[in-house]
Amino acid sequence: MQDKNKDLDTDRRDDTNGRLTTNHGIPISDNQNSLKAGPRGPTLLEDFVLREKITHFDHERIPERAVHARGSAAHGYFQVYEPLARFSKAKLFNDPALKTPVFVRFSTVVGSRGAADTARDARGFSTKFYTEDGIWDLVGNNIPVFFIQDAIKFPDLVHALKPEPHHDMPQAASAHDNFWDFAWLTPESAHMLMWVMSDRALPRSYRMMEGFGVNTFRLVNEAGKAVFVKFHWKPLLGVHGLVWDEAQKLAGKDPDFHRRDLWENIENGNFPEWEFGIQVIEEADERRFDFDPLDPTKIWPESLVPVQRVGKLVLDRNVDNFFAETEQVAFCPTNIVPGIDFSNDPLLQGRLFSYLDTQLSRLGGPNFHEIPINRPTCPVANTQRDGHKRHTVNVGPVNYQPNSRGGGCPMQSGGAGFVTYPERIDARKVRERSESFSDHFTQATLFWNSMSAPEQDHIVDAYRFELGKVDSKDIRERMIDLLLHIDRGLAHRVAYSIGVAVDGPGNDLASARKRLQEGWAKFGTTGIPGAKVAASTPATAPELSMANNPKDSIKTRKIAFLVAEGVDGDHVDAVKAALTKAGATVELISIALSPIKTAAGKPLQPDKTFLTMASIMYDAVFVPGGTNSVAALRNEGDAVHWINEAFRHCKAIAAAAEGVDLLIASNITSPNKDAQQTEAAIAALPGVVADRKPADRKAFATRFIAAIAEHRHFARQQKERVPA
Ligand code: HDE
Repeated sequence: MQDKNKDLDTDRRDDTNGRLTTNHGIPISDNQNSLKAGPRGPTLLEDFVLREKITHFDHERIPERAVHARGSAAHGYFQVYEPLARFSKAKLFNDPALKTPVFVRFSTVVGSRGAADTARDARGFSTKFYTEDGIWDLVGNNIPVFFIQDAIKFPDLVHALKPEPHHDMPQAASAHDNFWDFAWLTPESAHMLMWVMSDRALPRSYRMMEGFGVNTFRLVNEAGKAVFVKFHWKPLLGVHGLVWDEAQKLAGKDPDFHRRDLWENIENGNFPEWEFGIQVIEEADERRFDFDPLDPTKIWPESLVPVQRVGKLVLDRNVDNFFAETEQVAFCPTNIVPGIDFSNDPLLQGRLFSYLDTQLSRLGGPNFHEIPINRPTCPVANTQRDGHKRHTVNVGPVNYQPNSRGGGCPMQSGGAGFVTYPERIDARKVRERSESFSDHFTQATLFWNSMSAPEQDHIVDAYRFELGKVDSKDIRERMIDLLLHIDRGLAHRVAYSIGVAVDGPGNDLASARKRLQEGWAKFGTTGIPGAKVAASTPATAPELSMANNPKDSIKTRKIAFLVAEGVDGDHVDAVKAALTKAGATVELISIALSPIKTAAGKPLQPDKTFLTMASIMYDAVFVPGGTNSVAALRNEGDAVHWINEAFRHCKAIAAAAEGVDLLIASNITSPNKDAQQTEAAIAALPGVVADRKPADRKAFATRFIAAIAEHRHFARQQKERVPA
């Protein structure tokens, strides 16, 4: 692997043997007091140490990204399984022994740099590959489609999504009038809206989300033959989500939830991995499907175009300096290497302009490629010179090309360089949308139909929440008209909750369509959808449902053990050993951080307390036995609340021996006059492993592990009853 770190090292200039200096290397005698005329006198302008320090501080901030401002990143490598020569000549795709260094930045889209990680939002998934042929940036999202089909609509989309300009609210949220007004007037967003309202927009972890290149690209082989391609990242830990109540609470209690999760897991050696997938459509098949392969609001259903898993991505090193690396990294979809090329996807075409342009003002000039994190690992030579913050010291007199004075160097490579795929284009110049982009609803319906029942419930709840925050009744009504085009049941379930009538005259699909079309025409929506129903689209696409992920592992899951003085130490040890062996992390939560004693008198060190942690920060909870411990926990409101919250969020809950009494003290089932019946009712709840006399500890742990592996037990969504 080429060592990207070595490259960074040249800029780590803090090797003064511990001596504090100014930026110009002058040793500083006193960094606590400014230079004054007498100890109580005025500060002197002459104090260059003070002025340099304050001036630098005053300019520490750079403009945050207009979108994707909040992000977290890590280093790693990419490796292909088998040569992909039949599709692409790109070197990184053709040598299975080659580990190409990568830098991956995950992000939310809407919030500011300081916003919470768990907002309902799409997530960015950007990968910078440092290849021997230069940088390739694959700047993708965790959702495979986008809101709009044409780049010219992007500034409006982002303005509508961001806080409203008059009062700058709400932060990191789409639940406001501007966004939904834009949404109903932009019917091409119908499909993406379904994804954003689904659990995909609430990832459990960056490590547990898919990545998609979204736009269609080309792969080009040595013979110059091209195919259309979509890029995928498939996480080996599966795709998992949070629930909305949990995500909102995390935004307050741990706004760094995803950042922390990524950082801690890489520090602990749990290196996240994704498989790299490609979907390929031959040029000859460009018009074979009833979606247009160039339309970024469409997926290519895997039953029609399978994903071939051809390589893997591993993230194995955290950044050393957040600003230098995560903040200053500059992704540009224009960074592409021989063997990969663009398509005419109109969204991609606009992106090819935007990113380079944005870096100029964000990073202060045209030399941002010299910032260590952006530097290619291969040599760079051209006749570009000067500009703000130029680092390279180009030597010699030759700064033009062609030249003879420099022996003609640097010399262009002809066919060995990047050669654009010579697509034939013979067309009129028009401002038009292709008719083949006009079916906005078939795939939105496909998404809805592919969801499990709990996933559908969550989508309904998300629309109720988002539209419930919209003040304008007109906008709410038009959104229901739009939802009627996706699924009548969905529209009905949302409508009641947001005070919109859908029964009775005037609420049939035709009337809804007429109202929308009048609105679209009045307010200037272009690309009005055709009525075409895509005939060959499958009825469902299993790959869209997160419920279809394998549920056979608890690797890297975080499990809380609720413990207090007198806890049964054998329970703690046995269950902890089983969970850690299965790859999970266990933390002991107690009333204070002071050491406690087990029932057998052995000292036990709690990891965290009820004050600093909450159920929302863990994947599951275990209450070990111990008469005194459980009695203390029953008196601790936060411990009782922990059980209710874990239950409400459908997480695995286990309790052994007296630990069952904490479950009885919670609200997870109605207390019965007959204690035995209450206990039996608790033990019968899905995802709850409660055993008064766990004779076989191993079997108990095995049941708990199976319950955690399920991730969530949506069968018990009983939110009305359990407070959380
Ligand atoms: Fe971006 N996008 N985008 N975008 N985007 C930016 O570039 C833009 C789009 C995506 O971690 C900006 O450096 C336009 C689709 C990610 O640093 C900006 C259009 C997808 C990131 C920009 C799109 C993305 C960005 C802001 C419509 C999914 C974060 C700061 C034509 C494939 C990269 C910056 C990082 C960032 C423009 C649409 C993903 C303004 C004009 C579709 C992951 O240049």
